[in-house]
Amino acid sequence: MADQYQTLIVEREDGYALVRLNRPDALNALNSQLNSELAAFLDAVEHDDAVRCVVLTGSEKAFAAGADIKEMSSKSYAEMFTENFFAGISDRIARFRKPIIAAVSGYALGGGCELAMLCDFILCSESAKFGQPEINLGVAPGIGGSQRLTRYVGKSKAMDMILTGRMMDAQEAERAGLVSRIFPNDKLVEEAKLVAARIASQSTLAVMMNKEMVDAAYETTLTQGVRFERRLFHSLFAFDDQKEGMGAFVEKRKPDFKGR
Ligand code: DAK
Repeated sequence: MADQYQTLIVEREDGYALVRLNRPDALNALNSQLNSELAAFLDAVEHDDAVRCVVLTGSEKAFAAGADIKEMSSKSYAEMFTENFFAGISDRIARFRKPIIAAVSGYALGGGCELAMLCDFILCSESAKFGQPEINLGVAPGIGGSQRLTRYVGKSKAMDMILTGRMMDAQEAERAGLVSRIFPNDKLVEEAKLVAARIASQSTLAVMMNKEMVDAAYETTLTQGVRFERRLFHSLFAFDDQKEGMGAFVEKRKPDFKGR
């Protein structure tokens, strides 16, 4: 089945999907249409066994240069409040149960940086530039940037970034723990696909539970988090995939996970 979107280009590969934000004339600025199409895509693949991981990327110049300033500049407070601007896409990504990887080249600013941080982890190319420049527009991050950036990089750097509106390059982002790995500009998408393929080859059940465990680290105390991890660990022994994974190790062969 072909995926028909105007602001996204979707490539379905073996076990995963690559989604490119596609508003080249606006440096992939996030407008309502892009937000709804991305939410619709996630709805469509949430229960599709053929898509076990998603890579979200942009162009070489921009992952996304923020929320669409032209679309929102004249909105009133009442409109922002009643439309609950951006809550939909933010909540939709946060409750997506499969891994979603951001592959960032060029600008990831404002809502673009927030979109990358909503993903499970961030891979980037040498050209990546991250920032929360909303202060320059007389506003503030609104899709979780003040909270997630602070958790990723700590208070000092988050304050520095958010109050000055400056950009952080790929090296600084890696040192600060915002991105997990940097790749050469022309290798980013290829490498991100390899990462997705590797995740897609694992037990889907184990992948989803591992994701839930790591996410719990942001939401709970250490004691509760460790208990949650132990319960999920125990429950993995209810699945055929655990028997297959451990059996394959003992028999010195590759596991063949079925997601059961
Ligand atoms: N929105 C709309 N159009 C944008 C855009 C954006 N964020 N960023 C770039 N563009 C457009 C430009 O207007 C230009 O269009 P034309 O003039 O050709 O029609 C085209 O993309 C190319 O951009 P430039 O000509 O500016 O390209 P440069 O290479 O010279 O500069 C740049 C690249 C990324 C440094 C520059 O474009 C820039 O500073 N862009 C804005 C970055 C920014 O301020 N981003 C933060 C946006 S505010 C909310 C929650 C969250 C938010 C809002 C609401 N709620 C919960 C309610 C989020 C807010 C934001 O993200």
